[in-house]
Amino acid sequence: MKNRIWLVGLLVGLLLLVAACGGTPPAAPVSDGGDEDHESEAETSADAGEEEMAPTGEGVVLEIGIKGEELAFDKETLEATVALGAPVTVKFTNTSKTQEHNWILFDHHDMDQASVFNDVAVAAGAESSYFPQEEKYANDVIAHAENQQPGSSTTVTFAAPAPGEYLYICTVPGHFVAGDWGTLTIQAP
Ligand SMILES: [Cu+2]
Repeated sequence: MKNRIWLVGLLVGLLLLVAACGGTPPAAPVSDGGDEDHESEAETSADAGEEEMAPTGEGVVLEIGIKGEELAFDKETLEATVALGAPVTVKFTNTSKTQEHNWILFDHHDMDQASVFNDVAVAAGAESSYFPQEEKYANDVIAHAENQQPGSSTTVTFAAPAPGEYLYICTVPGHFVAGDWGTLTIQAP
């Protein structure tokens, strides 16, 4: 009997201790937590401010056409300041009145490699939009706009590659060798 009272007393004591311990620790973190919440809110709004200042992660839109009736793009160079992986949209308009054109962007700036690609592309024929059907060639391509008839336009979107220079060409027969190509320069924000 005496033992049982002791046991009950011990249990009550333990419960009080647990309640006290359980109650006390949260009390301190609650006020700390409040400060932390405040700090993280401040950080979040600071980040949002930075995003507005520098377009990190935001996409860019580029436009390119054809230089009159020449076998050349109207822009020999395109430039984009864009973070790796952010969306780059290219609106390609065939402003020529007589020629069809396409736009193919490589993951390199190697004219010899492009020349080999171009030969295969021309051989692929108009029904393939002068684009190689073999995967090993397609792997060199970041993006491509299919043949556009005079006056028509199309839009392609791709993930921005790493900063560097990338070659774009037109594979309509005779165009690349005549100078229907240019350079896209990607710069880090
Ligand atoms: Cu062309």
